[in-house]
Formats: sequence, structure tokens, C-alpha cells
Amino acid sequence: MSELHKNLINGEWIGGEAVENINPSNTNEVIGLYARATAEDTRAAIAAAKAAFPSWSRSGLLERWGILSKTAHEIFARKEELGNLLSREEGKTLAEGIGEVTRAGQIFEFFAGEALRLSGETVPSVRPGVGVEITREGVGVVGIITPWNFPIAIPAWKIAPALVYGNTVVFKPADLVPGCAWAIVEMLHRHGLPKGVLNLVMGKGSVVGQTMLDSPDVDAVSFTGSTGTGRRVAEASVKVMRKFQLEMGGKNPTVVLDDADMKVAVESVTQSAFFSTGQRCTASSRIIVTQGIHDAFVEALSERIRHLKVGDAIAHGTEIGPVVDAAQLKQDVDYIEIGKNEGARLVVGGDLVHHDTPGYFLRPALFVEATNDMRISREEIFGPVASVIRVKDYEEALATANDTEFGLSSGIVTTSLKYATHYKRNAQAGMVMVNVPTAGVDFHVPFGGTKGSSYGPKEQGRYAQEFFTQVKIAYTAAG
Ligand code: UN1
Repeated sequence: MSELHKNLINGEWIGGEAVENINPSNTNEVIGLYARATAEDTRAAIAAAKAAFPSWSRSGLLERWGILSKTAHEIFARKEELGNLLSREEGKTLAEGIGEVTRAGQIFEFFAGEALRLSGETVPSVRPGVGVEITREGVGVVGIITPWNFPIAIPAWKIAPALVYGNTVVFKPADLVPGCAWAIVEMLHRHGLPKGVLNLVMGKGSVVGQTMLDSPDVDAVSFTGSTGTGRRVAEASVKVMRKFQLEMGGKNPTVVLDDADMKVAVESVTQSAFFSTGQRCTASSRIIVTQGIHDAFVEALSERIRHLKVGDAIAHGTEIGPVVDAAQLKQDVDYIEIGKNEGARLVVGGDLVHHDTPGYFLRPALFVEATNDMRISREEIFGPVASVIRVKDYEEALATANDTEFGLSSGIVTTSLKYATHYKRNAQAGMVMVNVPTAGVDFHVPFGGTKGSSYGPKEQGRYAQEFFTQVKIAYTAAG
């Protein structure tokens, strides 16, 4: 029997009900056993974080820099091992898994440096003889709730800024992928974080997440996940007047214009729609194509999809790993049925792929003749399913792209400077991508959306301080 990976509460490893972490490429494989925290454990974690805040928020910058920087270097050194763990627990390919681990290392390195770049402003008051200092300080206890689709990068991009700006943390990773989450907490703990500064409470949203949301001692919550849960985070947070930040769904368009470079269009859409098995909130699922290039584009894209290698996430040559679990697979398959019943035509994929091991393998699916009012064009599927919507011209393409409740990422493939410029200004999305995929973002710049996709300040890069700090204004009379 493998060893139980425990929760970290007030610097102590605490056991609990053991849950198996299962490999979606081979459901016979148990990756490890992870302890499920109770409501009581969660309350203990919040109390520990609260007690640790006064001292951590005044801790030395070299201490913060040192712990984050050592963690970054350990992540880089262990990227193959952690990438393998990530791909086995989540199902993205090994190349994608190692890539994500590398990104987590880069995020820790970036925020380690931010410890040494904290700054404020000093300005003269309008009253002679008075000075004004504007500084930033930690918010307090931050609850961090992360999704299963980026098991290490999203925890990294929330935990690293939370810690470096002087907050203490209660961290609840997605129940499906505790492995990478546990690994980064273990590293940060071993590299010297004082007890109570970072607490890990693995387990169910309905127990651990709810206990965090109900606690008035959690001063801020950073959440990435579904729109439905995001709404619950918002409601519970308003009740106790806490700060919150939400990253939720997407229904991201990619517009392909007549003047597009065909190779760029096919590659960009293939990556956006299907890589990481389409399980990214930045994935593109509405491909809006002008009529002059439509047929040739659909043919080239279908050909590319037919040759995508679907299989075991860690096997050499796999391009598309499995869907994360049985419930998500059912959702994907159900939406494929819905699309057919709505009158869209499935041109390729959508069938289960037979494999030697029991796993959730689905061939990427492409619909054509879809319209923007179909459910497959309006609701987030979160799988390797995309639909092509044919439009007359650029104006109709832009209007269709913007006709959605979401606004995370919006792409265009064109060789026209005029249309690219117009699209950047008029696309209703937090992130606009010209001739690059809608998914796959840089770690040193802000990330986030508009409309129903996001709420609150952006994440990542220097902009992360908007959420993870609060501003203090101090007036001093010289006397
Ligand atoms: C990316 O596309 O590189 O959950 C990042 C998600 C996003 C992260 C996407 N929050 O898919």
C-alpha cells in the first residue's frame, strides 16, 4: 500500500480519510493516496493562517525571496518527475505536463524577484508641511481554490504572489488532482516557510471549500473554476464583505478571415481547440470562418484532426491525452449528441478511441454548419469539441465573436493589419490573440477576462498585487 499524502495544517502533516488519485489514461493505476480534510481540519487551517499572519506579513524580504526562489529551482530540477505525475493525474500529454511544471517554476522565480521590487509612493500633501506615503500591505488570510485542469500552474500563480506580498494561505486544490498540489506545498514547507503560513486542505468543495467560504476569518478568496461555483464564492464573500477574485468559464472564438495564412489558421485552431484535450478555459470552441476560405479551411482542419494521435498521456508521440474523468467524458459525449440534434454536422471525431488500458479517450470532434445560438456555441463544454460557424464577412465575424456571455480570450487569424487592429480594439475579451492560439499565455503579464468569465483584478505578473495587497495611505505632519 502506498504512503498516505497528508494535509499540512499549522506546520504538521495531518492524516484523514484516504482517497485514491486515479490515472485517466489507465484507471487501474492508483497514483497515490491523499488525505481528505474535514470541516474541522479546515477550521484549524484557517486559525493557523490567522495566527501566522502578523509575523509573516512583517517577515524579511530575503526570507520570502529565498523560500520562493529555492522552490523555483527545485521545480526546475524535478520537472521530468513532476511532469510525469501531472500527466498521470490530469491526462495532458507529457510534453504539456513538463511544460506546465516549467511554467510553475518560472512563476515562483518571477514572484521571488517581486519580493525585492516592492515599492510605494511618497507625495507631498496639499497641506504644507504634511507628507503622504502610499504603501501596499498583505490582505490577511487568503483562501485559494484551484481547478483540476492546471494542477501545478494555477496553484503556483495564486500561492506565489499570496506569499510574497505577505499573506498567509489556506489552499484547497481540486479533489481530482491532489498530487502536484501536495508536491509544491511539501517543497515550500521544506524550504522553510514558518508554520501556519501555508496550509493544505485537500478534499471536497462541499466540505473544505464551503467551510472556507463560510469563515469570516478568510479575508480574501482567489478562485478558478466553473461559473456556477464562482457565483457561490461571490455570494458567500459578499455576505462577510471579503475581497474575492474569480476566473471562470469561456466560450472563446477564433475568427478566420479569407486572407488568413492557412497553415497558421489550422495550427492555431488545432492547438486552441484540442490541445490539453480542450480542457482549458482559454480553449477555442467557436471557430468563426468567412465564406471565401470556409470550405478549404474545414477540409484542412479535418485532415489535421484525423491524424492527431489520441492515447496514453505519457506515451511517446501522443498529441491528445484522455479526458480527465468519467463525468467530464459524459458531459463531452452528451454535448456531441446535443450538437447533432440541434442540426450541426459532425465532420470528424467525437467517437471513443479504443486503447489497451481502460481510460477516457475521445477523438477530437469538429462540427460544421453550426450557428451561434445553438447550445454547443453558447455553453462551455470543456472538452475537445469545437464548431465552425460560417459568416459572410469581417463585420459579421466580429459581431458573432462578441455575441456570448463570456469574455476571456478572443482570437483572429488574418494577414490584414486593418482587421487585426480593429479586432484588438473591438473584441470583447480580456485577452486578444492575433495569429496565435487563444490558449497558452505568458507568465509575466496579467491574465484574465471580461464579462461572465472573470471578476475582480487580473492575476499574474505585477498586476497580481492588485488582488493580493491592500493600499495604505499614511499622512505625517512634519511639525
Ligand atoms: C493558458 O491557456 O495558458 O483554467 C492558461 C484555465 C485558465 C488558464 C489557461 N485559467 O484554463
